[in-house]
Amino acid sequence: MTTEIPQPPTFPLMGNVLDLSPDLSPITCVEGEGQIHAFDRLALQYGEIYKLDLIASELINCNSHALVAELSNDKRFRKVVIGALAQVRNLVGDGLFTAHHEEPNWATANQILMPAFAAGTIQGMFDDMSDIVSQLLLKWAHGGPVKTFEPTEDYTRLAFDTIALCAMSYRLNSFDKEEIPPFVSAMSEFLTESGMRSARPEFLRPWYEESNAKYEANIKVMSDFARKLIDARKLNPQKSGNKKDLLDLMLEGRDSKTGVGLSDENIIYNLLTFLIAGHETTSGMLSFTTYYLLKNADALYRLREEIDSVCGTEPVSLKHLAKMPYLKAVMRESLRLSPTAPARVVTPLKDEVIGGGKYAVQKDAKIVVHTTSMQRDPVVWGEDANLFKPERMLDEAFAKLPAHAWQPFGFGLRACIGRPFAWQEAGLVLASVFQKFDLFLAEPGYTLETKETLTIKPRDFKIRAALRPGRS
Ligand code: MNH
Repeated sequence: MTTEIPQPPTFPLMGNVLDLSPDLSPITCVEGEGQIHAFDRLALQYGEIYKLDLIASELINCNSHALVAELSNDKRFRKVVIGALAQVRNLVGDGLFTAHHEEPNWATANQILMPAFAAGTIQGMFDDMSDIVSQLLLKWAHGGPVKTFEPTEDYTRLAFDTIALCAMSYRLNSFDKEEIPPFVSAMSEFLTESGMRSARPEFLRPWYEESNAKYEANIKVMSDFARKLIDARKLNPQKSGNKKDLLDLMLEGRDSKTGVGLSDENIIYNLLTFLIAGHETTSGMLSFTTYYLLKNADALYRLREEIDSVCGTEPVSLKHLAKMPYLKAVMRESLRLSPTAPARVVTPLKDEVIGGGKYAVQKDAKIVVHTTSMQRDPVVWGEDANLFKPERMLDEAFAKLPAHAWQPFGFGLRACIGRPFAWQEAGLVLASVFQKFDLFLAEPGYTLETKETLTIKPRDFKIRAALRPGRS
């Protein structure tokens, strides 16, 4: 016997739309908070599963590890692109991240790009990554111990500059100026608006004339930028020297089975995809990790000991990173509590029953995996699930976790292709920052609040950075 999936009370004509609309709801949402807060609240209220009627579609929301483990099966469920991600297609079409399951360009791009994102290839990008990290370190050192920084802003500069340099040998030089470069602000406005558009009922869209015009203008800024880059590279293929970057690989690559290459249009989509996927999530992850370390003195102390004994005062290298198990555990634990891409959506290939025979879900139903709630499931993590405890992520303990308990990079066929890239970059940044600086909360009483674009980041998180004795 299956049971009905719980649902919050609905309103006439609007169903549950108001439960999720940050700019419409007088009821559940505070303006500017974003949808994720609403989902977190609903999870606390309704538990492992509930559904929402959003007029045009119904969303089934899953929060427990048991349900997510069952949904993590490419034979029974596959990714669907809806909501904010469907809006992001307005910029990046059938690029890797936003391609629908059956779109042929996904398989071609996946074939061509998998080797480019293999750990060995990513190691070849280490020097370029270090180049950008040194710009961050210099900025904080020059600020001196009294200047206040928003790490989220500087980590965004860093992640954006890093992916632009590694993917297409382009220097955005975000650290040169106080203002955010126009391309970067176009991107962040576009992502925020994509989220807002998906939260509004579609019939209201024409009313948002100004936002729509800005949205289209931002899309044009970014597409033109990518097109210029490709044209320039075709005119001057040697520009990136002997080392091939991701753009070279996409221009030259052929699918080994079909011999097919990527169209210019699809290369633009994928370049912009890397810029989106490659900066938001990594910047958020670095920010959350910095926050958790500043709030957990014991963990920071232990990490510091590891950095000092492995790296001393030498510049952080690949060899060092391979010898820092506690750093790895810190990064894992931060991504457990605050996975920066907090949701993914799947659909059953046929009518299914999930939850040990409890809940019927129909073919084509939209099922949301809420990674944050799932990764705090007390059944897996115990009563202290909400606490930051890197010890539970050291290799030996990590290997004993139930399958799918930790899933910040998604699952299966459509899991994150950039994981080795993000991991190497984040390790390098965190080791370098805590090797050099004592960081302090600018407002000692600050506790974590978040903001949401496509991904989540800390809000109003400010620090000061003092060089440690003997460091320069
Ligand atoms: Mn990434 C897919 C999280 C860094 C490029 N990424 C995903 C998914 C998650 C995710 C979750 C699956 C989404 C879904 O099922 O709808 N990604 C992260 C996190 C970080 C991250 C938490 C950093 C921390 N990602 C990166 C970086 C890049 C990148 C860096 C590129 C340079 N990610 C992608 C691409 C996909 C993806 C491309 C889509 C893969 C596919 O569907 O084929």
